[in-house]
Amino acid sequence: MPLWESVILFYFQTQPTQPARLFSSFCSKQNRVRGIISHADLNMEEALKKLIIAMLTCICTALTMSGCDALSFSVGNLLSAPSIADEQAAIHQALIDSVGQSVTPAYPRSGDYRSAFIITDLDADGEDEALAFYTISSQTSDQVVRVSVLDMDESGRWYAMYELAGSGNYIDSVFLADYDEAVDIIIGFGAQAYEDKKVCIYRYTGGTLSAIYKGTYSELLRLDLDGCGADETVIVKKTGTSASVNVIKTLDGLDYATKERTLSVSASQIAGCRFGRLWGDVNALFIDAVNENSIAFTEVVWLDDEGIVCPTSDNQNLMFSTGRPSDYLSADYDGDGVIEIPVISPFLGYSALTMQNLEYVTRWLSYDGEARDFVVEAESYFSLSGGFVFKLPSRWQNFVTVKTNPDTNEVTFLKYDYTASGLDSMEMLLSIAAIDPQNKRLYENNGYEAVMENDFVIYMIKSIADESEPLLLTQDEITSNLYYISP
Ligand SMILES: [Ca+2]
Ligand SMILES: [Ca+2]
Ligand SMILES: [Ca+2]
Repeated sequence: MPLWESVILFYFQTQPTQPARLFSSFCSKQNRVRGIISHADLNMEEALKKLIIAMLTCICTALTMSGCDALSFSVGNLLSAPSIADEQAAIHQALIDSVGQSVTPAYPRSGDYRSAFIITDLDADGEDEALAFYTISSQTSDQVVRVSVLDMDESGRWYAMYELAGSGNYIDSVFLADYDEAVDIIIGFGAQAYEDKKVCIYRYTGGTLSAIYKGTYSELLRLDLDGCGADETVIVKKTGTSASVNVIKTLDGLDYATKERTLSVSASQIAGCRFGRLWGDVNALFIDAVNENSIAFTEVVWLDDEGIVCPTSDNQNLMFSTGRPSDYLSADYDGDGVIEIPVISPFLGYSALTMQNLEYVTRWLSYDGEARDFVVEAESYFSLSGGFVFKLPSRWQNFVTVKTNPDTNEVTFLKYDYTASGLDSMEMLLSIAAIDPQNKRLYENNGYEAVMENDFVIYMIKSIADESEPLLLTQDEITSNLYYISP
């Protein structure tokens, strides 16, 4: 990967996961929130990355100062802006001074912030503090991760103000909820030895970090589950095989409302959570739970004035209609913002009774709020290994089957013929291959054409149907029905 690309990637990996939100935060709060990386050792490459991060941050700062609407900054701005590398080194040193020995920064694994040090106004008094996560370098890897708040004295020196032991070995995720008058510091802790993670919501007041909420979770999220315009804290948790959802809602950081609902699904594992549009203007969380027989079911939840709404727990038949193998997770396969649930059945010519390597039609279910039922939005071939969905045009439905070639990662669509002796003697219509970019030329020489690609895979197609074949697809039909789906 080119150095510049890796630097940009590094920059976003080390920043809150939503650069747009970060940028608007820059604009609205005069650069109150910044994520900083710390390393004990600086080698040349990292020093260079940090220099560029510092420059990018300075550019953001310059944009902020110029009102976000003009690209007017000078080298003078860049040179006079405080150096992030210096600031992180100062925070790191202040931690070492406070602890009395070397410390190792602990990086949150998910959530809005991926930095070991977060500089922001934690107590809403207009002055920045630093929130730091670390372990003691000399201790074993299963030690408790520590959380510190650092403050800055009049001379601009960082010093450790308050320190506590976290509820796990590592930081799973960090979210900050700013209510102008107060800030909720939401930290998820994980431990290698336990499946359940722990969430603590802290307040920093009077120089003390105190927990105002503690709980366990499988998934910790900040989502606008009721469409009010502000995010709630959403906790999906599992006790035995019983799954439940907790929602903690506040608009001002003073009055909190907590809602809880136990779901119908029997969950050995929460395989995934997707948030997106359900129906109309209702957004919902799609919780994919896998039961003891490795069957995945989806529970759909959102919040209204009455509490947590869950049609799939109100009507278990609805939930059971989402049953499928556990590697088929809910997704927005076509990128329109509406989440769909994939369910499967064997393609024509495949029988679960007589065959081992089945090929499936994947039907994408979306929710109809008026009918209060799932409807089949599309039929498709979904390649889990190839990372793509090919939606079957309506004139193909019930007339087409597939055969696959795992060696070439290729699927060939066939005109189904019930009189044929086998798949190999049916008329071929179209092949789609998901290939390594370095093999592109080889496929091109064999009559394939690239129709979609990313850094890791190229999707090549070859139309094989005769010109007179009614099931022949146009190039437009092929490309408009092909979707890349990230794993
Ligand atoms: Ca402050
Ligand atoms: Ca909300
Ligand atoms: Ca969709």
